[in-house]
Amino acid sequence: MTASAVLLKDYRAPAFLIDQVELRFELGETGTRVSSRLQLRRQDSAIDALHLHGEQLELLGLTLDDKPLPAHRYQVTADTLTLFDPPAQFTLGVETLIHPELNTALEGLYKSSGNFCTQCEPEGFRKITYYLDRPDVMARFTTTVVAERERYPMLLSNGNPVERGELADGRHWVRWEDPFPKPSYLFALVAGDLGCVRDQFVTRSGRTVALEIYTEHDKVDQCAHAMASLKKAMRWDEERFGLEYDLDIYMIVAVSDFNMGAMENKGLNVFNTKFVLARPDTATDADFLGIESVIAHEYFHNWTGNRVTCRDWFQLSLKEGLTVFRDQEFSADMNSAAVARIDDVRNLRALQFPQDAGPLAHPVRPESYIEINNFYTVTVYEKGAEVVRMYQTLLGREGFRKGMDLYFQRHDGQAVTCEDFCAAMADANGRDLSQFMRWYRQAGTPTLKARGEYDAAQRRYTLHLAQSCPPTPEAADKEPFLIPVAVGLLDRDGSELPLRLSDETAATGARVLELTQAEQSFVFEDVPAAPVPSLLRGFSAPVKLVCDYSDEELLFLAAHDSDTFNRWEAAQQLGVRAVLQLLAVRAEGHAWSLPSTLAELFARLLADDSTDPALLEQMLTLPSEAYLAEQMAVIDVDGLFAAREFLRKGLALHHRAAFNALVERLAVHGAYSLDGEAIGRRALRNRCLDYLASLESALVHTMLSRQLESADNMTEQLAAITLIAHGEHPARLAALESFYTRWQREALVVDKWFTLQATSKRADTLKHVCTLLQHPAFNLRNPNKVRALVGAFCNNNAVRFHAADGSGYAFLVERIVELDPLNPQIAARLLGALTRWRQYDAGRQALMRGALERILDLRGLSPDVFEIASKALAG
Ligand code: B3K
Ligand code: ZN
Repeated sequence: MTASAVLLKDYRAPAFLIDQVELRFELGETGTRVSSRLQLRRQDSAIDALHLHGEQLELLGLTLDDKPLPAHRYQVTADTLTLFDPPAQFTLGVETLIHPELNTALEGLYKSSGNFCTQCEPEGFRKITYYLDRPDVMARFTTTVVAERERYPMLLSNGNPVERGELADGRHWVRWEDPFPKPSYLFALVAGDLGCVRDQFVTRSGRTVALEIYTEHDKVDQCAHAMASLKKAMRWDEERFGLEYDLDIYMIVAVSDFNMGAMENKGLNVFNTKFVLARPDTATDADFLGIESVIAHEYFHNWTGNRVTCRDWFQLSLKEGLTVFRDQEFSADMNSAAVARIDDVRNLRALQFPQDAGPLAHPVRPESYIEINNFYTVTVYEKGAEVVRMYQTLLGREGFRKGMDLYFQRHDGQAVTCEDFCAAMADANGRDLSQFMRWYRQAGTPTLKARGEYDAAQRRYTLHLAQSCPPTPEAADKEPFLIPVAVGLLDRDGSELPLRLSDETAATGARVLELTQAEQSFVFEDVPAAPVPSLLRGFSAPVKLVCDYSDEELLFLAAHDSDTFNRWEAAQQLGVRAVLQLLAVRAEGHAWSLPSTLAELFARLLADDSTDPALLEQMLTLPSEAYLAEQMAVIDVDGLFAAREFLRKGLALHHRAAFNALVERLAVHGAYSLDGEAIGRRALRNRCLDYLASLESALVHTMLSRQLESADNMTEQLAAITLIAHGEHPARLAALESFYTRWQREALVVDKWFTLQATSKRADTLKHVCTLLQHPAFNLRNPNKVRALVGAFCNNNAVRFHAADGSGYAFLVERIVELDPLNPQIAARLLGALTRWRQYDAGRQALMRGALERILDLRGLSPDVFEIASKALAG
């Protein structure tokens, strides 16, 4: 495999622009004809050839200003069409034949459950027709879709429908016009026999927008929550950012074969069914929240991504980091803000911190890639969102809004860079943010060390802060970041002390310190007694905070901090300490016992009836194995699992009565409701059951069976079946079977059924997963199924995937061998599970390296998989 890298520094403005595109699709069962007419205009007179992108296309015809083009005027290769000496302005006519019916990569035009749909971002449009398939070429599109009326009654594309008609041969057509210039990656087409749910939204300026959600006919009763979420998102964006929708119609189509979550095509979003369909009996509370956030995310892209887009794919975080931040703020406003923030950080720490510390670490704005699809990463998205959040933390909500307003004022209709965004924020607020740009250029998670010093005689508290950042593949030495550190000081009874730095005259409450140097000290005056500092409140920067709190101080913060994030964080840190302490004790040959501080923390939490149940649930959840693994120089896979299980069981035994009482008290009676209170109660109750289930008592087994039978909602049903399947419940096999029988017609529930089996820690799980590969409901061509079974096993079952005999790794290699020829994007994603091989012991390292080498030896490897495997081995 030879693959070449694309570099940010090689960016050149396009030599030609396209003003207008007219597309005509004749959709067929054995091939689709695509005709396009492009109005082109030369930008750079020094360039004497036009290079269009195109892959897997059969060229049927080519005209220039309506005259057939002689063979010597152009050249076709596997990925380009070159026109020699084109005029300064001309119309190019291109006819191609493509095969959506054979497209298993799910990029470009393809079929899902018999319907046609598209996925063009980032470079799928070139698999539809020859084009300047780059985001800085923005054109007005008119699209005519022609297809058999019977099979494809719905014909959809971007913009507004302007004309429709019938053909004599049983086909019909619809013409769509999108008045907004857009890059080709936002193009979309859908044709099929679909049910539709309709509603409308009146914008704040009084325009009525038609809202339509399309799905398979028997699923239209599962679209209500998505529709309600869309309307909330539209209102929120008007209120928070003054942004209004701009077309007369907004359509969402749910398809079951989709490489990722959803896609923000202009006026015609295409969604994975997972992020549209929900009914209380089929979807969990987490699913409902996930739908609300993804629906909002794609809607928000209409401004951050579509109206203002990216100059090139290196700027991906310009739209993704910003839009994730926007959807996070939306979810925080719609639900428990404290829990939303904790979830964001949990996710960042479990997925992004490891990436930032491994061989695939890259800056929020990467400088090189082989396959851009590999760069839709947690770093670009989630760390990118943290970077955007830091602007808001530094500038305040109002200052951030001013920056956003200026950004749209300057760049509406343009394709821009991360510098442009930073400049808008800086200029709108009269600030110099040049140092802040380092967050885009330097990879790696900085460490922030904090040390406090109290001088009783001077009534003075000094906070010493120091930052450092580990080397990453792109750079060994890092320049200091501008780190916003939100702090408060608590006195001994838990109240906030007024804060006055030595150069200030008046005191304020909690505030944001700006750390700009490698080391800096902040001196607070008039501090009456030694305080407990609450640092990095709300997780004000994506860093690892190191501070030598005593166990008592952490217990104190967990109980008293007014910053809910830091209450949770204090509890997490006690959990981390407990696990690491057990591992240390065992290394010294001693037996384990339940750490008293953790027992004390749980006693307090279980007796706390004033805290929001959703927050309590978070505080009662032990740190994930992924986060714990990050704290170890060499990951002790089995030790971590054993220690965590020991704590789970130890806490359950120690606090059995309290857990039981809570389960009783929290039972939700009456009809299912999705309000925050009910969600919190279900979550906390299920968490208590999770502890109790570790005891494997007959009593708990009965409780679980009862919950599985009687629950009217998937949140409780799934919690019960998972605990039954993962433990020693006598009816576990029967329960699994009847769960499948009951839900076999709901593909998304069947996905849950695969996942709960793949994540079982039982010794025979891999064998069982291999059997499930043959199950009639499993399908390697369907990404949701692959993620549910193979992805869940490799990423969410560390003890079994990292089995010391290498069986988990061999299993993954076999799946990559099968998948790469079908769908390289999904294959490359799965490979992520092997990239952090350096973190493991010598035996596992050798096995993981061997697996990566076996993959690199394969013939005809995709650039997607090649890039991940080769970088993983090199790093
Ligand atoms: N922009 C799309 C992601 C496209 C991924 C292509 N591999 C969805 C989103 O982030 O909203
Ligand atoms: Zn996005």
